[in-house]
Amino acid sequence: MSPDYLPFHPQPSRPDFQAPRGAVDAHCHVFGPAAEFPFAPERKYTPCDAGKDQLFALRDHMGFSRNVIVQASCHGADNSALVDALRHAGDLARGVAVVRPDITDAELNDLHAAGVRAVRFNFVKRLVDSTPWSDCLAITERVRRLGWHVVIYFEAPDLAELTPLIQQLNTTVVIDHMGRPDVTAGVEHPDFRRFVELLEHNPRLWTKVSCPERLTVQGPPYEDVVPFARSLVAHFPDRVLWGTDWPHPNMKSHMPDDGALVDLIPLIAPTAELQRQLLVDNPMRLYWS
Ligand code: 0GY
Repeated sequence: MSPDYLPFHPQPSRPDFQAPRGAVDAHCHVFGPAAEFPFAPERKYTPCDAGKDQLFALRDHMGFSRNVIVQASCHGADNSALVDALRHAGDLARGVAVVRPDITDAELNDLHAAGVRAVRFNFVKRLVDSTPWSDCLAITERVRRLGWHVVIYFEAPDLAELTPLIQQLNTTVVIDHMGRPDVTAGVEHPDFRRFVELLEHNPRLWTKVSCPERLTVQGPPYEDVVPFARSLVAHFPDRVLWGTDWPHPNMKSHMPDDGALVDLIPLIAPTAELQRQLLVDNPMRLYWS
């Protein structure tokens, strides 16, 4: 069970950018510790332990106030580490869980009481065997009574195939990491235009302007990714979220400095008003109201 990917940055810099009061890191994970919360047998990678105390220390170091913790594929549908982190965070964190269709209503209620507010469907083929659409639709119906929404993760070439499902979900759907565009193609490329048009035509769709470290071809300081995030923030100021993606699971090329990721925020959201929407108003509306 030894980690087979890079550990997170041991000493992230303190960002120059001062986040607005109440800022939310709306995409991060907790992993293990494996001795307490074992990883899923079907996982495709084994991350380094990255527990709640380290996550909350990073939050404070960056000058943020809250976290949305997202269940990642290496923990499968066992949300125990997530729930443990949420219970310790109290009102300072909310969660996005992965559930199977046979989950009971009582189990869903327990997740809600812990702070879960969404389910995640992961369609990244290198990470998971995709959930059948019928299961996604059934789960979405099951969680509707709790007021939960859906978070969906896929890679750009799969957008066309998944669009009918996204439209059918008929609830708020947050698309991870800007739909993972090919940043070498530019913001005017038809593929990214299609993504923007999908959001234009469907007001229930949101996206996370996150993960420059995964999308970049040039590497830090991720100048090749900034135009994509800036364009989405400008087009959809009330439907974008930002997150670190700490502890950056499954990264092989390099490990980002989380402080440097925070310092990209004024480049993608150039005004104080856009920064407040991105970091406070939008996540608070979606996860805390
Ligand atoms: C991310 C990205 C990745 C991993 C997962 O569920 C996951 O394992 O989401 C990735 O490998 O692209 O959001 O953490």
